[in-house]
Amino acid sequence: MPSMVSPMSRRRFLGMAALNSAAALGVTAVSARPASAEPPVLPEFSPAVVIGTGYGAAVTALRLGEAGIPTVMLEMGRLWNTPAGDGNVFCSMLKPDERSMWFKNRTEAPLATFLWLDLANHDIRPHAGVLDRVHFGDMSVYVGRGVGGGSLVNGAMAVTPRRDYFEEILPEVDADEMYGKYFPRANAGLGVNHVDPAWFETCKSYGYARVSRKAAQKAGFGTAFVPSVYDFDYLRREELGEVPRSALGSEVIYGNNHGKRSLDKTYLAAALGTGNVTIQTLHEVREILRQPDGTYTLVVRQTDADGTVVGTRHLGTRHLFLGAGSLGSTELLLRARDTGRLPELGEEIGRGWGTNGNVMLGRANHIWDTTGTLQSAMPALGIDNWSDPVHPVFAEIAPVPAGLETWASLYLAITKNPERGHFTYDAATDSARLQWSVSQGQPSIDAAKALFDKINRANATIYRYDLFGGTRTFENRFTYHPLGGLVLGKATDLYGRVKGCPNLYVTDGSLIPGSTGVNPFVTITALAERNIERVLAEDVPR
Ligand code: FAE
Repeated sequence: MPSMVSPMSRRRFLGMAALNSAAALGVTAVSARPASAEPPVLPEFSPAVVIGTGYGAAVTALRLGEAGIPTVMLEMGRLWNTPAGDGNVFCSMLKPDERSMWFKNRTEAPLATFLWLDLANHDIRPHAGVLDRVHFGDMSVYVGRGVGGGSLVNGAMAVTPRRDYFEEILPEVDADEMYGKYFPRANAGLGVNHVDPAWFETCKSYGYARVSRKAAQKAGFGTAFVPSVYDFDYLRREELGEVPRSALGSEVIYGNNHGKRSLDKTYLAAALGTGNVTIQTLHEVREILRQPDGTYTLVVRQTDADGTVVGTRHLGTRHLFLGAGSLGSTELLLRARDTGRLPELGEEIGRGWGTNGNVMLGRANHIWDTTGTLQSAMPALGIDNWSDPVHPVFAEIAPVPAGLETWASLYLAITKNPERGHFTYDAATDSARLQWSVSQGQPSIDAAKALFDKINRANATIYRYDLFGGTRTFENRFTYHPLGGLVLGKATDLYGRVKGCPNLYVTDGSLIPGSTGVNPFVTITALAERNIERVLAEDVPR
């Protein structure tokens, strides 16, 4: 009788076992090779190296591993699999501790204040926590750190972009192929699921979304359900009290202890399960050099979870894949170009960066429109006004999972902001600097305001003035969705091959030119699936 278990499920099972035993041993490297009783050491040479363990990186490693190519993944963050003293791997948003943020003295939550009080933030001990907020003057960027990258901290919204907009942003990519093959493949690999509409109408978890929907409808706007990689059946059971609470326990930006299909449970587990992939944690790639024979050498800084440098190591490879995210991959190539290590890199390195038009805002509801004390931290509904010819907006209805009634409706609006920033290399700090000004964020505010002014007018409601510091109503000084820096077809060819540097590839969000019109990880995953298929067929001898 044929086995009912798909190769990906079997690999995922093997990989999960490897991740769990690595966590139990407290090691910094994970592989699922049969002989791996001892944690694997970093080799001197590996045929393929993938930097980072986010979406693009995870897809790439799985497909390399399946093709039988020994692959090392290098991740600067921790493996998030070991319960701390409180029995949980991650801390909650209401009681953050050292696990919450990447080497900060105090948490930096997106809602700066509530009723002008700094209630969300707490002093913490600097540690290799799971969420980073990287500051660049007028813009700061949230990113995940650890095995799974952004999948550990994000809102799990798994949205395939509108085809007409995808064709607009990446016109040279074959949309038939993307929508016929790679988006479905990405959705399957990520474990995307959909909320049961009947349950949605009656549950407590999404009372806050129903209140926002009512307000949107009163102004004539439609809403759309948002697919997710959070397990909606788990959420249903959370509400029934059958399982430990995670989305209903105010867990999201500092990690979810349950319910979420983050990459360590999907693509990365399957990659490890091939037996060909090893993950080295707390290994930060600092430099990329090319040898006369065309291979690459990486200078890698190894730290402990308290930030102490415990060694500098060198790793050679023939095929190098950058999956360190828009900030990480762009910085690595800018540094390599501007320090003269890879002088062939061109002018497009660091260009075409955008915020995906992110802007956050809150509305004050009427006293009778309660949003509920129990709120799923995983959004499931958005106001879809992307067809507006002047101000397209897709606004997720976000929770305020404070555990008490707030009468606040919160939104993360994704807008079509044409402004782009760029990165420059700063030799004094050996880091990338983002060139982005406050005025470049204004189109995002204009678009969100056009939509929400109408909603407020129709409902006789007002904006919240107490959430983002001072009396500002729109927050566009941070983004969750950094995109671009190494744009497909500009810094790379149409499959992510870096121009001027054979066997060097980009696989992550830096390929997308600043905007994708919806939450970006499905687009990143699908593009990575497309690109690695071509690269394996044409570039990697087997
Ligand atoms: P990413 O996931 O950022 O992974 C990069 C990895 O590389 C990280 O683990 C880094 O630690 C590591 N790294 C960086 N530099 C180095 C180096 N030099 N050496 C070694 N390792 C390095 O890359 N998107 C959605 O689609 N839906 C959502 O609901 C959503 N919500 C979000 C909520 C929050 C709070 C945040 C922060 C993001 C959210 N996003 C969401 C965005 C999404 O997580 C993001 O677009 C992807 O994670 C980007 O994937 P990449 O593969 O580009």
